[in-house]
Amino acid sequence: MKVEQKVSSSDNYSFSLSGEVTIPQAPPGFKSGFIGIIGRPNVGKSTLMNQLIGQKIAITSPIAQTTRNRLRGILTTEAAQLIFVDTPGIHKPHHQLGEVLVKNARIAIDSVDVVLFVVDGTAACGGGDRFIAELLSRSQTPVILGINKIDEQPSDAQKLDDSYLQLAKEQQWRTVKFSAVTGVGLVELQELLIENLEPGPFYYPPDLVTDQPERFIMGELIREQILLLTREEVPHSVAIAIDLVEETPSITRVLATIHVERDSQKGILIGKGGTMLKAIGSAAREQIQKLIAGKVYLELFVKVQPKWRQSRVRLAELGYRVEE
Ligand SMILES: Nc1nc2c(ncn2[C@@H]2O[C@H](COP(=O)(O)OP(=O)(O)OP(=O)(O)O)[C@@H](O)[C@H]2O)c(=O)[nH]1
Ligand SMILES: [Mg+2]
Repeated sequence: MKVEQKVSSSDNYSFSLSGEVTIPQAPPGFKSGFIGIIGRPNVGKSTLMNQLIGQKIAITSPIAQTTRNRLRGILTTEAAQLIFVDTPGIHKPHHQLGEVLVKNARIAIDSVDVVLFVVDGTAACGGGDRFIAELLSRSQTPVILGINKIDEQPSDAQKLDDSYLQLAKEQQWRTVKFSAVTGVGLVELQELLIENLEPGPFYYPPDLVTDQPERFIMGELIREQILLLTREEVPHSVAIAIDLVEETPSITRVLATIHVERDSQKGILIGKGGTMLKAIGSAAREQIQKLIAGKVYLELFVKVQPKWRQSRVRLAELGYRVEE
């Protein structure tokens, strides 16, 4: 199964002679639009998008700055097509990659129909949230403030909520509370989002869940395991290139290279006697098997490529979109 070519068996739409999917005509009153999921790092944006579309396409981790590229997740209901744009957490840039991330988030804010500004309900509103609120207030895009992680709120949650409600009141934003992990409040969130969309067409075939090629998601699933399994200094210095995807009737062979900046990072990634790389490989393989719903053989290589984060050319080579 190719994610980008997933097609429903319904006869609602069909293949053209060239093999392309014809997107069906939207019924009267159908709504659609792009919803930018914006917020500080680690507030649960990617977890939320996965939960809303019902499939894991975005990687998540307890480490801030997990998401690097904008990623679209598509939810099609009877009444609407919601195209979520998951974005990297917004923070003050420290190097070239950081600047690219913030710049891309700004572009995302201006290019969507609605912004869903996600905040962490387990902590009070802070400088980071106000920095983003300020960015949003300068844009014309309507904003909904979403208070996430309510499953983990302490007993005096009202105080925390109030810190965000105050911000929303100042800006006249609607608010909604939910948990991206348990799913509580997501029906209400979905309704509020649809309410804020305009009538519109199907932008994508009804059962497509993402605009990203399977290869990109495979690379991300490998990066997720590196985030989860290696020491702090490594995760932010890696980039994954998928070198080969070869499908046979019984198994899919995937060859990938993990690029790091220093020999020491290569050492950590490979581990004693190759144990770390083995652990990363077998966990990532399981995730990729779920993605493609089939057997996978995964082989990983590690290569040192100094200072890739400082170089725009290298960023582009490794698949980071540097948007102008
Ligand atoms: N308890 C709880 N944890 C959550 C919830 N949503 C997300 N998390 C956790 O918060 C952490 C960060 O989640 P992500 O979805 O990666 O956060 P993000 O906002 O996409 O982070 P960046 O991509 O780094 O900006 C993970 O450990 C999630 O499991 C929630 O509703 N409740
Ligand atoms: Mg994320």
